[in-house]
Amino acid sequence: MPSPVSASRHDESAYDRRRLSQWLSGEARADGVTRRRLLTLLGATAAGAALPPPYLAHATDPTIVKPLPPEWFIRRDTNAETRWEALRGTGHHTPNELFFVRNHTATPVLEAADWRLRLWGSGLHGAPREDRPVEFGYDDLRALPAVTRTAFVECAGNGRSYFTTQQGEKVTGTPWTLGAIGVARWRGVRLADVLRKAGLSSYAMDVQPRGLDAEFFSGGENLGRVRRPLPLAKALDDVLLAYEMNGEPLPYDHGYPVRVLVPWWVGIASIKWVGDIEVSTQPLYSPWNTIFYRLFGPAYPEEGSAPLSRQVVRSAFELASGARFTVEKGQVLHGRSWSGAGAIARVDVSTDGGASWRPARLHDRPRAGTWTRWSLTWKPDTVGDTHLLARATDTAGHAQPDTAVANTQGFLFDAVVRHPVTVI
Ligand SMILES: Nc1nc2c(c(=O)[nH]1)N[C@H]1C(S)=C(S)[C@@H](COP(=O)(O)O)O[C@H]1N2
Ligand SMILES: [Mo]
Repeated sequence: MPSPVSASRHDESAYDRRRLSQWLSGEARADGVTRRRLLTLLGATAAGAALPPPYLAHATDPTIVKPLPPEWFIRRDTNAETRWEALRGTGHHTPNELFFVRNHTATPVLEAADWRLRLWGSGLHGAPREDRPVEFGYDDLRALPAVTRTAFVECAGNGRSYFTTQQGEKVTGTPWTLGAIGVARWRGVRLADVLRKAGLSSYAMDVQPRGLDAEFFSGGENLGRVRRPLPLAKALDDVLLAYEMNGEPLPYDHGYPVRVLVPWWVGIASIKWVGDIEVSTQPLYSPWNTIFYRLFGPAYPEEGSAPLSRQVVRSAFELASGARFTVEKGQVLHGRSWSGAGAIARVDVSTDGGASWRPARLHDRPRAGTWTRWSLTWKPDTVGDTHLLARATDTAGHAQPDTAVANTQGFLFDAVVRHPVTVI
């Protein structure tokens, strides 16, 4: 039993975190207290140029800055999953306040004015060393030609919990349902433009962005700051250094001041709070393309699959798990489907646990790299529990299977999800 003293201390510290996040979102006043002092209270370091990059010293609360009302989010450790029922009625783009957060440690609260992007490595002319990098400030990036694109960011482990609940398989990692995805309009500069400005050599091969968030510990081992190499071909193709999300500066939790945005690919490629980029003439490795984000298991070679890149096809209903419907009453079911390999070509829905299927009506002109909203009318004729199922097919011909191929870390669950509902 906690003593009354420690219980009240705990309440105050919980309240203090909430107060600080309200201050950050403009809902609280802090007259007479400097911004820097408040940021220090939040756990951010007031780093000067000579200090290491600013990041949170402890992977403790607040791990996420923005408010996480329980009707919008399911908290999962340092992460927050968007509830699909909260997306009902939102438009094509996920509002920033509703966007899921996947943090290995905690959101660092950085200042754009202090921020530098440091490029270094053997793949740049003159092979600048890490301590003598080519630097860009926030305003330097803002001065380059801007591009805007709509794209999803989705965790490779989205849907992971269904490996267990639908297939009886044990997997490691955050047990997401389907809410580890969001779609935003990202605005920023082409990574290709920045690499060329930094003096890209024709021998460059791999490009590795690294975050300014705290070092990540796993099983007692320090794996360093979050980083993952991209092949140069992808880096030059369609990757952005994004500074805006849905027309606003990036929110703290989504990478302020600048994040990498890698269209189509697993979310881990889109490094938030990017601080430096190594450009190498040799292939690079990090824990995030070796021990994580490959497929391991009976269907895969001992050393695992190739590093994960494109996302798979998935679908979700804009409904709570266990949603209730009135028998003999006509209603409209809404949902969204998306793919990492093309646009959505069709969506078929079953309201009787998979016995019969009807095509859904598509509401968006299907576009690649984002989701397509759809709907289907339903007049349930029997009282009781049932499952709703949605199966999407993309323009590359991939249809969601009935079963996803098992892998120990539960990545890329692409099977049709059985969504439980009750008719009363
Ligand atoms: N620096 C940094 N970048 C990161 C992460 C992180 O913890 N640190 N998480 C990655 C993972 S696993 C995912 S799924 C996405 C999530 O992006 P979001 O939090 O903006 O939704 O960010 C990626 N980029
Ligand atoms: Mo992720």
